[in-house]
Formats: sequence, C-alpha cells, structure tokens
Amino acid sequence: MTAVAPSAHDLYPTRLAEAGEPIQRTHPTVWGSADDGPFDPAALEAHEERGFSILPDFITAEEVGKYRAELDRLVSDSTITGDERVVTEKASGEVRSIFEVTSLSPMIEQLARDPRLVTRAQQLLGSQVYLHQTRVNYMPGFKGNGFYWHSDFETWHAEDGMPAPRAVSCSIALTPNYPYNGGLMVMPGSHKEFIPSVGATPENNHASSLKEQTVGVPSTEVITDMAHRLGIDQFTGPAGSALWFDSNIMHGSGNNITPFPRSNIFLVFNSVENALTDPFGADQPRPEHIASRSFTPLS
Ligand code: 6CS
Ligand code: FE
Repeated sequence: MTAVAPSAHDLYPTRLAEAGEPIQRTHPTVWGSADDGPFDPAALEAHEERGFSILPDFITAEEVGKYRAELDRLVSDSTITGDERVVTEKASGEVRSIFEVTSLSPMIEQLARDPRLVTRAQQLLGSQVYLHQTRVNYMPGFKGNGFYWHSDFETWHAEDGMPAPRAVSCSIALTPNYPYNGGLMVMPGSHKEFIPSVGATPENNHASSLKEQTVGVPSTEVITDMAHRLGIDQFTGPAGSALWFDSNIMHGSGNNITPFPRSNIFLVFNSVENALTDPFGADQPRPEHIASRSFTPLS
C-alpha cells in the first residue's frame, strides 16, 4: 500500500512516508484508582511512571505445573499442525507461539477470566475489559529467537485499528526467567512516548511479523536515544511471576542460546471503551485470531 498520510483525527500517526517526531502520549496509563481493585496507590503510581509491574508468585507452583503440562499438550497436538493460530520459527519450524489459545484450551480460557487477572486489568484500564489477543509463547533452549525492539500499540494501532493505548498485557512465566535465557527487556517510562514508524505496511504483513518483526519498529537512532535516557530493565524471576505491561512500552528480547527454555502465557486486555476500528496504517485488518473483534466484557 502507499504510506499513510497523518490524519487530523489520528493522535498516533505511524507507518509514515518520512520519519516523524516522537509524540508525547496524551492518554493516561492507569485509568482507575486504588478503590477499583487490588493494586494499591503506590503500585498504581509506579505502574503509571514505569509502564510495567512485576508480581512475583502471581500463580502457584501447582498451577505452573498444570499450565506447563497444557502447553506440552498443545504443542504436541497434531490436529493443529498447520493451523493459522500456530506460528512457527522461520529457521527451525518449531512452534513459537499459539494464538487465540483460549479457543484451544478451556484451562487457559478459564485463566483469562480469573478474577486475579480481570480485576487488575479493569483497575489499570478503568473500565470493563475484553481480550484483544491471547497466546502462549515457546522459546526453546539453544535456538529460541527473540523480537527486535517495538511497541505493541504501534502494531495494534496501525494494523488492528486500536484507537488509543488503553490496553495492558499480562505475561505469566511458566519457566524461570534468567537474565540470560531471552527474557523480555523493557525501557522504563518509554510508554509515554509514541514513536511513529517509517514505511508502509506490506500486504499480509502478519504472515511474517509474528516470526520476526521488521515493519513498525523504531530506528536504531531512536532506540539509542531512548536507551540512554531511560535505561533498560529486564523481567527476571521464577516461574509463576507475572509481568503487567502497558501496550506502548518499548520492549524486545534477545535470542536464547542457553539450554533453559522460556515459555509463558500472554493475555492482552483492552478497554471496552477502546474497541477496534479500521486500521490506522494498513489496508486490511488482521485476522480475528490475532486481533479479536468480539468486544464482550469479561465478567
Ligand atoms: O503483532 C502483534 O500483535 C505483536 N507481535 C509483534 C511481533 N509485535 C507487535 C505485537 O507485540
Ligand atoms: Fe511485543
């Protein structure tokens, strides 16, 4: 497609013909208050400032065992080989992610509705919430591949039509996250700046972007400047920890050449007041299994 011209109604123009200046975020990160849920005032303030929160012991050791067995079951289920929900590694062909995993696993469907998750998502987003995207990620030892620096919201805005950064992701670790096995790196505070990307979205971009994202990522100059200003933190911790992070935070991961695999359950909650529209920077919206268009609130 031709590059998108910035539109007057679009607060977060991206996939542009030429580089644009970073845009200061006008929307809040935390929309609710301490009275609305389990995060206390200090936790909410920290989340607003840094753009992420780490909750150790978010699920029990017993649950970790149960979900790990479920991930093993899913990855060895031959009936879903070749299914569009299954994303494989470019080089090895191994399963990398399974999208819309709630449709394949009643156990994970139930987890997504668990009050421990829903009440926190509702509190952060200050409204009822629904599931925008769900998936499980497998990062095998030795040959796990990371993701280059990106903001999720940049893609969700451009390709899915998410109007504002009023979504939050919860990543639940099912294996230990060490500093050396491909753990997620985040730039604290980066969620307050929207970095417009350069270049039009190719047709069917999602066919490759979920293996390796090359479109919608910031320039190395921008990454350099942000990293020097904000620093880089890493999500480490035992299995059972949860990372809650804002949709617009700059994050990425390295490859995993250690023998220690890394897997997680990844659930994205969006505010029902931020339902998807037409994409802001692509000709066609991505399929439903990547970006849900059923906006029914979780109760
Ligand atoms: O496409 C998505 O929805 C997610 N995946 C990638 C590689 N980047 C944006 C977002 O995190
Ligand atoms: Fe991401």
